[in-house]
Amino acid sequence: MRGLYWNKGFNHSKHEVFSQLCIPPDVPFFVRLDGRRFQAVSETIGAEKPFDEKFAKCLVASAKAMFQSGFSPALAYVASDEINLLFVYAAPFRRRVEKISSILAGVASSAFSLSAPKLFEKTSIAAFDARIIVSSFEKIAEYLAWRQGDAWRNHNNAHAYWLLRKTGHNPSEAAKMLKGMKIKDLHDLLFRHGVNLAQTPAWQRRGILIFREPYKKRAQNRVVTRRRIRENWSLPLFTSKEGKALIQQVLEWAKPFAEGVKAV
Ligand SMILES: Nc1nc2c(ncn2[C@@H]2O[C@H](COP(=O)(O)OP(=O)(O)OP(=O)(O)O)[C@@H](O)[C@H]2O)c(=O)[nH]1
Ligand SMILES: [Mg+2]
Repeated sequence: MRGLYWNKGFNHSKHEVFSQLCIPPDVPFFVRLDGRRFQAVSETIGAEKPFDEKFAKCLVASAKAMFQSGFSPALAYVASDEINLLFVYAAPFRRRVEKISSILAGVASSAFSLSAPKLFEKTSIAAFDARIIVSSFEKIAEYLAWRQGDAWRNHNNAHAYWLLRKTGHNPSEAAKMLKGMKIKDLHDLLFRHGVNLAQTPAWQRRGILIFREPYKKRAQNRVVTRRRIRENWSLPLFTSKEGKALIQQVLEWAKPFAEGVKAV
């Protein structure tokens, strides 16, 4: 029996088969963190349906915790219960996949769990999963547009689902009705009940962007550049000219610090 569990010649560290798995050097990559069973989490803490600004603030606090925990994402894009972190110029843990996904998921989970009780009466243990998406300079805007498109579809479905629930349909009826509904019918249904899907708050439709912006500061007898964390809750479409320019600008700001430039 003992021999099965304790073999002196057995090198356990050689069996850490994934520990050296790395993202290739120099390629930009995204880490997408998604809240585990956040439908249940949102109910436990009493978040408003379908969207709650306080809930979004907890997600934003979790995204900001990445910048504040010594990681340097070029940007973070938050929508619903997901946080997309882009790494371009600096990547943590020598790009080791296990380290990156486990620690970043851990930071997001603890930051959300600590933020929720500040804004809601009830607490819940939150957990995020993490996946890595290897990207390229050309694909960054495309990836963000894809996530934003997903946020828009989820936004429409969530508004329609909760309208059907409020008008007396049970969960399975509401889900079934939604499945068979054309996008135009969905818009019309909500419009008849006073919800214009094109005029809900922008953060619900388009998500929230978090990034570092440079600013000038006088230090003793010279002017230095510092960077501070900013939140944009009124995003344009990432496919629009304005959206592409915003991404370009944020990527420019994320370039490695020149002398005298410091993150705050
Ligand atoms: N009430 C409320 N719920 C929200 C809000 N934002 C996100 N959610 C919930 O988060 C869920 C996110 O979708 P999913 O990630 O597919 O669902 P999940 O329950 O987290 O399931 P898994 O990710 O598969 O574990 C939504 O379905 C909502 O239930 C919000 O502002 N208010
Ligand atoms: Mg989820």
